[in-house]
Amino acid sequence: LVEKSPSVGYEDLDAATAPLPSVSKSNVGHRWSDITSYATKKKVQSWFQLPNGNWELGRIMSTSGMESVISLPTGKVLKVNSDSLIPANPDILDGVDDLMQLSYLNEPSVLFNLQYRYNRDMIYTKAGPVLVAINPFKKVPLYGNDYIEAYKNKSIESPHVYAIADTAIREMTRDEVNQSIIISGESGAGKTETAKIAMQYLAVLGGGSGIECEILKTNPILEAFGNAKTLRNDNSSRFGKLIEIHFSETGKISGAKIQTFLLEKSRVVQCAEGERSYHIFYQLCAGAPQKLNLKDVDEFKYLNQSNCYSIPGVDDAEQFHIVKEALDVVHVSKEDQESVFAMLAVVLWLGNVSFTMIDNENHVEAVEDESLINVAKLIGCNIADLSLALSTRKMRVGNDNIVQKLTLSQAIETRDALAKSIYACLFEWLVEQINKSLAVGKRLTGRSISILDIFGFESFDRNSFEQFCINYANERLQQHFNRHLFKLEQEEYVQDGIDWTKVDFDDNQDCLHLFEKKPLGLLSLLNEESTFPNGTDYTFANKLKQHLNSNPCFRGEREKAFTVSHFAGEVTYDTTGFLEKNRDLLHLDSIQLLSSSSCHLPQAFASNILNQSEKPVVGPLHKAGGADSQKLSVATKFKGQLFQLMQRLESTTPHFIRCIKPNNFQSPGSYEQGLVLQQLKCCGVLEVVRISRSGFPTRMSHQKFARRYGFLLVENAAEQDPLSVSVAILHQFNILPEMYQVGYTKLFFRTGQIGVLEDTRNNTLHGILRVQSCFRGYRA
Ligand code: AD9
Ligand code: MG
Repeated sequence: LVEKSPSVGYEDLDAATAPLPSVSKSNVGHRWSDITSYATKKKVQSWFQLPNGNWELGRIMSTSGMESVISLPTGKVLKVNSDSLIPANPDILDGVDDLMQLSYLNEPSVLFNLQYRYNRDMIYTKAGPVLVAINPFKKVPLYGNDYIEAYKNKSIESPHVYAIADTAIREMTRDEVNQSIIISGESGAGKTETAKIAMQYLAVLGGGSGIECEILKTNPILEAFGNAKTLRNDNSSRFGKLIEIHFSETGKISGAKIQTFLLEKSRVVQCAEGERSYHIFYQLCAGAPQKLNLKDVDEFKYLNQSNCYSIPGVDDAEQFHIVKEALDVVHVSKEDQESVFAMLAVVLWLGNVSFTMIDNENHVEAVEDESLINVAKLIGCNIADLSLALSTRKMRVGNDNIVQKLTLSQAIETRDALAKSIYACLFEWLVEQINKSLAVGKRLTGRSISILDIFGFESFDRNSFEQFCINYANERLQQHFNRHLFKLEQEEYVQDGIDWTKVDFDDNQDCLHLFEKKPLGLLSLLNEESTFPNGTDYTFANKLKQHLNSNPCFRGEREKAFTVSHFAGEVTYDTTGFLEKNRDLLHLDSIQLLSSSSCHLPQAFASNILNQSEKPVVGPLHKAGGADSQKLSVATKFKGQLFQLMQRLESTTPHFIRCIKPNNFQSPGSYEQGLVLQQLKCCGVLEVVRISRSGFPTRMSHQKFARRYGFLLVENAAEQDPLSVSVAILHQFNILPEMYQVGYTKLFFRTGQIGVLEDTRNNTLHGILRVQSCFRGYRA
């Protein structure tokens, strides 16, 4: 940003002699009445909230009692309550590239600053140590080799993902500490694109061994299998991802490792109107090898229930080609690729398997049609076994083995559970293959940079088990974020030797406790209820109310619902489906079917499922109710993964990127203040701002401060050193001692202080100009 020459309105001239206001320590929610007399004399700009919630910049014309008259840019003049006005920053601070430079860090000022930049395609802004990225929903000319080169040479300094990636590389080398780039934000905010942009930078700087190409090719593969079109994002990731990129001592990429979290399995068998299942299904049908004998997408039940088959601007057949090429690059053999496609076909055909009634007790058997035959053929099992696995359940009652026939809804559930499991296993298997390729023959022991692209906080009209897990993860990440930022901020004070009493931060430990406490926390109670054969969503919700109602972060709601006070706001969860999703049953009959297969993938899947059980399963018939109850619950597995993730992140230097979605229509150029504000709050950006308010967010070196304001001194200070000049300025303007600190190299100010000095500087400059022009007029 080019520093603007001071612009002062005509009415400001009168204010040159006005006394300086004393600015209160806080300024969000700043009581305007503190400085109204000053404000009125100066007719300064201030923010006024319109009935629609948007903020408008107005000028205070007059103030009497609690009422102020303001004029809006449209020419409209309004009478408003003085307390509803919020101070605005001087024009010189318009569009600063770090929100910390704002004198007033209040909500409208932050929103305006981001919007100012967004309108000029400057989508990146720093909020202190955090990078805020606002999704442009269009191509912006900020990427590519020239930019990478410029950030590498430090010839550009504006905030950018490249700059973050560059800092990560430098700090990894300099401090010999692993780094992490933690990207968060709502669905469609741009996390995955941002992660790819960071990877691109690392690949160029650390390239040379060839492994960087493999790393970049993991993106189209994981997106094909793990992304889908949703109402919020045409390419929505339905899983969380951590990629750890390793570097050798010479700074070259030596390998990588990917970990995924919580793939949304339910999408395989069911998705909402207007959404799609995973991209790969449509890609496969469009570009399918004929030998798979696939039909058109609209003939598969799993795909045709949502009435959405294509994505504008996307050619699925072409994408299929790209995915196959990428699979070649990460060394998935052609043979394995065929097996992968066969498993996808199994899932599609399974969805078309239907059942007929065989008695008047609602029991069913599978119809032996093309779908059933195809599934059996592709799995490599015989049709009768498949049919039995889908329509009966083997049980052990006392000493007897009995076979129970399934009802229609049980059979459909069994069929869908098998389809979901096959898909989830396939996804895991693929990640495993990719990891083998990225690690083969390489030492993964050097330093690393991890990039985390994980679902942000979610709060919908109806929130289910998925939101419950996602928001739990976000509580953990938020704690990491808080701890780190408080530490960083306070370390700088200590380094510069200023007088600082450590601030304890308001953490979210209470909410985390609510989730994690044993035995009476949300997760423990959920797991306990999931193991009870008679447990239902109702009994679960009641148990929560019974045990947790005294917890301030918890509130029982009517029916089966409960509310949690998250750091980002309250979320009400509907427990419908919680137990089933947490148990994530796959009956032993289905596992047995897969392990009896003559093909290697289904066999691998079966042993994978069995390996994930808590105790080894001795034999498929040994337990009534199946191995299901022995399986780790989804919540337990996720909690374990999350702990591991946090442990890994704790040992790294984190770099945070918060992605923001400026509108809900995926359209360029539209910036909705309310939507942006809500995300800034949710992802903790305003929190960072709040933290810094309690400290000294504005810093300026002694030199810069003396240069900028030295001319305001009454006494000539030309001969003095910058520190003495700075101190003289502070004294001359009666800046209260509690409003600043003098450090070894910098001056630290509370919010608002620089704004006050800046106003005086502007007014004085303007006065000088006026005198000069009078003088010229006089001479003329
Ligand atoms: V989700 O939680 O996976 O549903 P993300 O990952 O946050 O979501 P994504 O990165 O997929 O969002 O971005 C959504 C769309 O925004 C992309 O498909 C692009 O069309 C668009 N986008 C995001 N970032 C950029 C960018 N830097 N430049 C151009 C972008 N377009
Ligand atoms: Mg994504």
